[in-house]
Order: sequence, then structure tokens, then C-alpha cells
Amino acid sequence: MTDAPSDPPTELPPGHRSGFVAICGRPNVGKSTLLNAILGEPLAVATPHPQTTREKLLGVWTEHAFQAVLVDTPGIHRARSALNQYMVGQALAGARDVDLVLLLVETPLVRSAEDAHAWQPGEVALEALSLLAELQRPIALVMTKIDRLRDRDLMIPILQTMSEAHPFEGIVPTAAATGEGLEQLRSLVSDRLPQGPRYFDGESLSDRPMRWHAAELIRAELFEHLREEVPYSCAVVVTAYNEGSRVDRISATIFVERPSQKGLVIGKGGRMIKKLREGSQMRIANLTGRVSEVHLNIDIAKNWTRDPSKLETLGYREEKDS
Ligand SMILES: Nc1nc2c(ncn2[C@@H]2O[C@H](COP(=O)(O)OP(=O)(O)OP(=O)(O)O)[C@@H](O)[C@H]2O)c(=O)[nH]1
Ligand SMILES: [Mg+2]
Repeated sequence: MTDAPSDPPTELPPGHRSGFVAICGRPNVGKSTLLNAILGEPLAVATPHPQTTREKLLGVWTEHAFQAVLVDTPGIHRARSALNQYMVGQALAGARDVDLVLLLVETPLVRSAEDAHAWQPGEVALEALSLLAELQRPIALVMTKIDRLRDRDLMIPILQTMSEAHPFEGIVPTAAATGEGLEQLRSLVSDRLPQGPRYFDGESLSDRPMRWHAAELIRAELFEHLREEVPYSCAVVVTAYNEGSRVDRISATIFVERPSQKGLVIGKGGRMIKKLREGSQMRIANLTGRVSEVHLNIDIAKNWTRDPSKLETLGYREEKDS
């Protein structure tokens, strides 16, 4: 993970800090939401469904005194299919060689002091922690979604239990939804970055091209409108992205695994595909600030989630250097 520093050091204040910070944890704990809350932009797709994020994404957090390159990662879980194994591989690749790993753990919804004292992290969370610990990078614990806990005193025994699981660099309770804890997280991150120049210019927000983000935003629409396994069986490939002065024109193909899913994506009288197209246009416009016109095709890539060579054709490729 090395990019040539792009700003002349003279423009930066003395003692400027910079580095990579991975955002890791089980699926659905709020990793992408936290990245978006820190950056103040809907850069990473976040949905109520676990295993939304499939690939790592760099989100560049630039302040005067530091630049933290945040790495949003897929949830670490027990993976069976080729797609799920790719996702966990992406998560661990995202945490390799970083300056700090943020391990996100969802605040349990305990209702009494007794429950809070008895609470233990789940097996999958502990497995995620041990996989990350093997990378031998410093790990800080970020408890997420504390806004859902009515009695904040119940947090004390929970933090005590978590602090016994690993010698964390720090522990911060947060709620990306309300902004709680983000200032404390900012201090924790900036204090732990080494001194150094910026990796990206101050204007960059993401390492991914707009066509990648467009495909992600179309996937977000699939998660919003389609049920059960259907969004998990979909891959989106942007085949053309023409950026105009006022309107961006985007063509994309949605690949499903089975012919029956094609009918669900099109919907009765084409109503679903119309809804997906309109929603995608709104989401893309929201990120770019320009009007977007989306054209969607649908195709079948039979059982692609289980076939490593089809994953590659659909763009899910391991980078050579990670
Ligand atoms: N109440 C509350 N909900 C939150 C908060 N942060 C995230 N969520 C919700 O938790 C769900 C999952 O959020 P994501 O950001 O997609 O979680 P993730 O860890 O990126 O999930 P994967 O990519 O699937 O691993 C969404 O419905 C979010 O709105 C929070 O601070 N408070
Ligand atoms: Mg995510």
C-alpha cells in the first residue's frame, strides 16, 4: 500500500502525520457508516444487510495536521463461497501493513446491569479479532451504535469485558448515526499516525474511480428493493461512464446467478428495473453533484458467486501487490 507522497512537504505544518487506518470487524457492525460519518460523504455503500461491502475502499481523511487513509473492508466471517472467501481476503488485505486497525464491535443491546456483566463477545467477533491480531498491527477497539443503548452506564462492564480480550491501543464508544465519540476517535487516530507527508492530495476522497462507485451505488439499490438472496446473487459491472459537463451517462449490466432472478430484477411490466434505474440515478447524483442518466442491462452469469474464474471476469480480482 504505497502511493508516492504528492504534496511538497513545505506546504504541510511541522509534525504533520499520515498513515493508513483499517476499519474492520464482523459484517454489519457499521464499518461503512463510520467511514461515511468521518468523511461527511456517502462514499461507501451501507445497508441494513450484512455482507454489503465486498471490496476494500480507501477513503481519504485530510485535515491540516494529518491525513489518515481509511480502509473500509468487508465483514470478517466464516466464508464458504468463492465470493465470501474473496471478501474475507479483501478484509485481511485491507488491514495488512496499516498503521492502525480499528476493530469495530457492535454495542450489545443489554437491558440490565446483570446482562451487561454477563455479556461476552460472540465467537465470530473473537475469530475476527484473532485473525487481525495475527497481522501484528496495533488494534484499537471501536464500539459502534451506542445510540441504541438507553442506559449508558451499562457500557462500563461491556468495555471491561472487551478490554480483557486484547491489549487494545485504545477503546472508543461511538455512534456514527449521531456523531457521538467521533471527536475522541479523531484524537486516537491522529495520535497514532507516524509523522510523514500526505499520501493523496488534499482534494482526493477515494482511491476508486467513479465507475466503481457507480456500480456500488447500483448494488445499494438492489439491496434496497430486492429480497432475500437476490442482492447477494447480483454483481454490477459498469460498461460505460461518460462524464459530461452537466450530465453523466452510465451504462451498467446487472449479473444474476439464475434465470428466475432475472425476472425478479426486471419486475412485473419492468417496474422493478425502472425503480432501480431511478434510485441509482439519485444515488450517483448525490455523490457527484451532477445529473446522472443510468441505463441498466441484465445478464446471467450462472452460479458466479461459487466460481473463482467468473468472479475475476466480474471484476472481483485480487491485486498483485496486496
Ligand atoms: N443506530 C445506529 N445504526 C447504525 C450506526 N452505524 C451503522 N448503523 C446501521 O447498521 C447497519 C449496517 O451498517 P454498515 O455501515 O453497512 O455496516 P458494515 O459493517 O459496513 O456492514 P458490511 O459491509 O455488511 O460488513 C445499517 O443499517 C446502518 O444504518 C449507528 O451509529 N447507530
Ligand atoms: Mg460495509
